[in-house]
Amino acid sequence: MAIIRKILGLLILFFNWVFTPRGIKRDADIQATIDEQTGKLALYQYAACPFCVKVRRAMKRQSLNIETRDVKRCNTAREQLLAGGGDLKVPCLRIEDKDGSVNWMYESSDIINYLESNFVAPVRTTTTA
Ligand SMILES: N[C@@H](CCC(=O)N[C@@H](CS)C(=O)NCC(=O)O)C(=O)O
Repeated sequence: MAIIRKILGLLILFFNWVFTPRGIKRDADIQATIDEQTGKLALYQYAACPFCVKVRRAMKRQSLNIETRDVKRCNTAREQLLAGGGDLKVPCLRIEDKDGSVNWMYESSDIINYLESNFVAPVRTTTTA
């Protein structure tokens, strides 16, 4: 069972590598502002988790530079997740608000929705007179 899981994990990583999405390009000043905001976020995850891959791909598509903390390799990250989020489940996004309060968001789809609604650039529309 462990071997099958290992093989599946390697396949996920391989296909993720082959089909790595392209990140969007922003003006440097806009990207710097977004980097400052995403500096307050951290994704607790591990490499071969398919739900974590889904979130990392969404981050890559939107060129969101978010620190990732591997709960399989790093005991500190694992303890932080358990103490803060309450559940040893990944992915989990740690969100530090401006006032210093911290929220822990589980569920890959919720995390992606949060990222897309907070950091995706508005679509430019042109109007004709
Ligand atoms: N519905 C969740 C599924 C997450 C999930 O099942 N993650 C697995 C790793 S791939 C996990 O952390 N399992 C441990 C547990 O459920 O306690 C999501 O979309 O984020």
